[in-house]
Amino acid sequence: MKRRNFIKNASLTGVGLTIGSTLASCAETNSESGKKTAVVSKIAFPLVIATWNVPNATDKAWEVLRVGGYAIDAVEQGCMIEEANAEGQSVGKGGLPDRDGNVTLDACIMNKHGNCGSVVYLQNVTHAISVARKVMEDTPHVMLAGKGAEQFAYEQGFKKENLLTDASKKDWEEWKVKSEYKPIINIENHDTIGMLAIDINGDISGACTTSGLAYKMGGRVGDSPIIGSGLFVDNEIGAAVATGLGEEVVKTVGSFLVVELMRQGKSPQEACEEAISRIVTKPNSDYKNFQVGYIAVNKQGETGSFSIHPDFSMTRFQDGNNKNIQSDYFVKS
Ligand code: SD4
Repeated sequence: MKRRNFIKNASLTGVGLTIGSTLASCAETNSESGKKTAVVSKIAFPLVIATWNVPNATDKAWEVLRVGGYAIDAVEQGCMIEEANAEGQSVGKGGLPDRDGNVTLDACIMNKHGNCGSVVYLQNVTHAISVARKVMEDTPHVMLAGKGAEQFAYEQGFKKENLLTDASKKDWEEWKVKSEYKPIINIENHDTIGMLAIDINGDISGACTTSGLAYKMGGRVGDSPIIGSGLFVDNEIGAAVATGLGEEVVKTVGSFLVVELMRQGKSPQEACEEAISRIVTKPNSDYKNFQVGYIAVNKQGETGSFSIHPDFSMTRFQDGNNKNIQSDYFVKS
């Protein structure tokens, strides 16, 4: 088997930064002669992928990437679209509340240097992802929670807002009649968002933001703000992000696992499938009753996605095309 040494990603000279393609320079070692030969292959950078069907979010990220913007700005701005969308009921404004009627947000972001920032149980601030970025860039910490995170956000100029919309309040009031807590497979369809981008320099960043599971216990935190579980980026290897029942993702440190599997040579698709397999093959796994989905990208720009149940999808903007792609899944019948 040939050993491939990735030397550097060089952007195509004179490309005008509006075309979604980059040339990557590689060196391949011929196993017989031992000689290195320069290989130039076309890789479709920049690109962005996101969990679920979120064309507006990937469109925004693409707008940043296509003019040569950084992946970290692309993922932040892309996620902000869904956070501001009051109709999406599992992220940002309009998110469904916990069982006490409080909308509490979890988010994290990770850059090409492996730096990260996270907020958990954040209330009254729409753009949790931007607060997470501020935590990464402007504090000596990685994670801020609850009141401390909220206070920090106000100090950084974020405004206080009521995140509980009339529609979500009504849903919560109806839920209270029976008060049955049962995460529903794919209920989060098309709003909770995890996003991974590779910019024209070949650098990777990722972000993840959610209001978590509807009607969760007060104080509950899911996988989405936990680095390694909801999101992991290693600029040498690739990145992964998770969606679905966060408790199950945390138990297998899912996103870190996907990236480590890619490090061992698996493709993004194979790595996502193996990470799902770790969940469903656990003794006594209740996987028939919950959903988990992963999306991943490697340094070469290959992507993959896989979930336990059908109807999970990934949106990918690459080469000027914004496409929703249905994921393959484990439970076939
Ligand atoms: C959580 N993983 O809080 C999140 C919810 C989610 O799509 O991703 N929904 O457990």
